[in-house]
Amino acid sequence: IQLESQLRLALERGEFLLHYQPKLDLAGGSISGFEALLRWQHPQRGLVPPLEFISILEDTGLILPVGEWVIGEVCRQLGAWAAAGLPVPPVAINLSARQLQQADLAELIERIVVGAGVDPGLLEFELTESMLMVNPEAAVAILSRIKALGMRLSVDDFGTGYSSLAYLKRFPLDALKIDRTFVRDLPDDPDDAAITKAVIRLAHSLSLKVVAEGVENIAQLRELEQYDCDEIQGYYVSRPLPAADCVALLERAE
Ligand code: G
Ligand code: G
Ligand code: MN
Ligand code: NA
Repeated sequence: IQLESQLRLALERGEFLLHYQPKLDLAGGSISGFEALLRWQHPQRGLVPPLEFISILEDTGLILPVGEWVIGEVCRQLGAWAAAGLPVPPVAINLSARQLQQADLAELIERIVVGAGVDPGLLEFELTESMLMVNPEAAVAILSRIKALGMRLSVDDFGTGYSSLAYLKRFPLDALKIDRTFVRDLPDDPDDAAITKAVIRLAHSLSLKVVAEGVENIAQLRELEQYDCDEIQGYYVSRPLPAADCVALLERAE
């Protein structure tokens, strides 16, 4: 059968799950939170990565119900960790352009979060530059409401889209996530070093936190530390983990 109908069934059958990738706070040396990443546990194909199905979810509009499921599942997981007596970490959720085109997105998020009894301050939403630029006025309105609920907002894959930091200042953002293509060749590539350093300095002058993505080794970590980067994420810290494997990290944070 077609992938679209398989994905529709996957949602009904509960075949989606989330993995969680930690972020490391460089100054404190502790895990500062996680990013939720969608996976599809296919009965025959095993664990399917999102690159193989996210664009189909977006093209078919299925990203709306699946995206709603993601928010609800993160809330459920936070509740489960709290019930287990674990320190409950902040979790970031990726949003798609289609979701930001729903005028009532903030109200939808509020319903789910309030219904689950989760502290809104534990939730962050990741947006891309291109998503923000589709209809900036509408995006500012929606994001301001999400922000007013007490949730955080960050720009994902920063530097790969088309925007300026000055323009981004119009949005009520908390953090920029520098795309991993700028991190990959640190510390050797002088252009990437200059770009990364400049982005961090400018972001800080606009009171934005900076997360470097795709950190795979200690040399990259040390370099980013010298640039005064706030947080890092990447295989050097950890791959995305099933929720059960996050427990050890949470216990260590206690
Ligand atoms: O987990 P992985 O690195 O393979 O993710 C690939 C891409 O899929 C990333 O760009 C990520 O932002 C996106 N993605 C992962 N989970 C979700 C999700 O829950 N919703 C949306 N919209 N995108 C996601
Ligand atoms: O676009 P977004 O930043 O949401 O994408 C997250 C994706 O990046 C996830 O699919 C995750 O598997 C991948 N990822 C996370 N850390 C690393 C890393 O250190 N190196 C590489 N190559 N990919 C990573
Ligand atoms: Mn992301
Ligand atoms: Na990214």
